[in-house]
Amino acid sequence: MGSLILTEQKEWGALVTLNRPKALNALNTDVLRELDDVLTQLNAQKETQVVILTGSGEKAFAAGADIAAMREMTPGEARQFSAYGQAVMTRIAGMRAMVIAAVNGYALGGGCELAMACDIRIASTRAKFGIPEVTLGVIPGFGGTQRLSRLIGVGRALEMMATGGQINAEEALRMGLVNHVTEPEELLEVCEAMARKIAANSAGAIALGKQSIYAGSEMDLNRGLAHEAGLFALTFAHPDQREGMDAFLEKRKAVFK
Ligand code: DAK
Repeated sequence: MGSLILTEQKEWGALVTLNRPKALNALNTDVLRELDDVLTQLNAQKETQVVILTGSGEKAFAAGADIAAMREMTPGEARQFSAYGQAVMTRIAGMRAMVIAAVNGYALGGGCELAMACDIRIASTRAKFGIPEVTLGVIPGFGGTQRLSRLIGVGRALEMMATGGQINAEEALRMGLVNHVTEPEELLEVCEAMARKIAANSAGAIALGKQSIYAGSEMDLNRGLAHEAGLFALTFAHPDQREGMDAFLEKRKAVFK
């Protein structure tokens, strides 16, 4: 594993850090490839219930796709870069683990897209969000035009896209772009507290609940309900269902497999 991504194993899963602080953790192909490898490995580990993704340094989560690398791309290369970045980011929704973005600073362009691809976003008061691609003559290419409007609505997404402007953590919270805002020095602590809470629950049930919410958000209500019923039934094929219900009835804490 290279040094562009740092991984620290924790009792609840793994802390994953984008580690290119001199370029404000800008995403180039090497960073995406390492992130892809790390996420794939973590997804294969049953004990990884939560991943916290953050940026190294005090300034940025990630200040976007690497502009220097993109400058020389042909339309064909841009398409490949975009498809690869989208695939890496889409992998997060398909992971069994819950992925929390700990947004410690700038989350611009591809960095904002990466944060949006995570399941939960917690921002420090230093965080700044934006999709400034039109200031560079391009549009977001890692899912930004799709995930932003789903998270904050079409009107607000159009404004952020067309102005290329930045919003702060409080505005992001008001718009529903982030779940919580914390002081910078408390960011990891707050994320880890959430990770521990998640890790105390049934990992299998969480994975199915995650799948149900993501799949259902792309379906009409009746199809979504049918999908949910199928996944609900599946939970009864897993020992966690009996353990969780036994523990409740026996007034003790559940111990999930
Ligand atoms: N790419 C490459 N290097 C970057 C970078 C980036 N996105 N952001 C910052 N850096 C580098 C700077 O060049 C500088 O490097 P040195 O000059 O020290 O070598 C270093 O990081 C520190 O940055 P600054 O000196 O600029 O730091 P400041 O505090 O003054 O400013 C800033 C911080 C975040 C406001 C500023 O760095 C900035 O505006 N950065 C660019 C933000 C941005 O525009 N991000 C969006 C990038 S475009 C697609 C696929 C993907 C995408 C689009 C299409 N397809 C293939 C179709 C996605 C596009 C984007 O993400």
